[in-house]
Amino acid sequence: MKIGITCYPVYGGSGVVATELGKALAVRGHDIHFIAYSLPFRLGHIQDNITFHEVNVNAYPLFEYPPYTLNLTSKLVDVARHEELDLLHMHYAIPHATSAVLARQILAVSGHHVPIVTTLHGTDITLIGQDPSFAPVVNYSINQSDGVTAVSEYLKKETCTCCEITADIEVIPNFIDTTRFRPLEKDHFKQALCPNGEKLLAHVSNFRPVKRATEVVEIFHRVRAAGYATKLLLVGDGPDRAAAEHKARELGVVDDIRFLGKQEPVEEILAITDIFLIPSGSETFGLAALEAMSCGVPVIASNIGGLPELVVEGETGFLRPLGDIDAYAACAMQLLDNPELQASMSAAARKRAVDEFDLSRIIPRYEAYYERILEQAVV
Ligand code: GMT
Repeated sequence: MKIGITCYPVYGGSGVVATELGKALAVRGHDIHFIAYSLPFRLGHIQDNITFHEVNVNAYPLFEYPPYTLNLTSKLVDVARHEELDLLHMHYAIPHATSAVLARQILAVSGHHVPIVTTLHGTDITLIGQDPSFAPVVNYSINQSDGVTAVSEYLKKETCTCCEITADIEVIPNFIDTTRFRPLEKDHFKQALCPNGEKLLAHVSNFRPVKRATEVVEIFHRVRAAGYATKLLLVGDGPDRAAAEHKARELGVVDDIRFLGKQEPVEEILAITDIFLIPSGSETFGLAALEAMSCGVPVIASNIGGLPELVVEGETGFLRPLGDIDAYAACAMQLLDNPELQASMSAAARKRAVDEFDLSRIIPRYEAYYERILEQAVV
């Protein structure tokens, strides 16, 4: 198939999923065209069967707010026409699905019919999708898509409850390359960060308020205050990084925390991590937690959104009520106290990632879904 993929190219789960999907489809022989305003950060060097098309945004003086949605539409039309695309796959509803719906109409005028699949990822539904300044356009763009997927049952339900959606939604979860994200022997690296044999807690995110990075610091503080020899790695960057640093100084734990900023490859960091913390206020799936699990790291998560579909309570990690810092810290201490529990949860986390979420299981589901949408479009 010839597939056009649009995503946000910057640091974030939807961009990662879209890029890794495109790369995996290319390996399976599909012709993939990424269409975005910059090179998706996980794309790296271009591989066989992948082409990148940059969307240029006009800086005409009249445009105080350049109409990116229209630039993207024009690019989708151009690429679909000249590359003879079979299908457009839009990741994140706003504005990608909207641009695609308009592009499909423009293409239809010249007899070129290109179905659209829209994948809903998160805040496109749970936050800004419900903002009245976007809602009518979001509802329309989703309903007009030929196929709609969501990354968890939770997101599907939330979309059906909070938006005016008539389209059927197929749930296809996030996936992981378990050959890349795997347990590794990195003793020298661990030794450098934890010279006295400390255990390592980690959090990876884009430090948006929804990730509750300051809470991660508070959890760590409770664990340290209880006398556990531990260090914390904070990976990523974003609006709440300064607040997390401030909290670390205020609580007197800053010397035991390494703020690493945006890091690739994150799997090397996860490979030396003992416990992963994700106390998010909202999380439709939790790709960062899946990356940790695939590296054999037990996850302590908030019991919200799609996280319970990923983390199995007491088996691959712990789920605790949102904001309950004492409960999160108690789980971490339970793991630190009990090496056997740590080992069994690590093995179970890895097993669940391999058995349920390996890309070899999920990519064929996207392919089958594309086939269905193309067949329906012909009828
Ligand atoms: O919704 C967001 O905040 C952004 C989005 C992204 O682009 O990073 O993240 C969402 O999509 C990921 C991939 O499907 C999911 O694993 C994340 O759970 C989800 N984030 C949230 O729901 C906060």
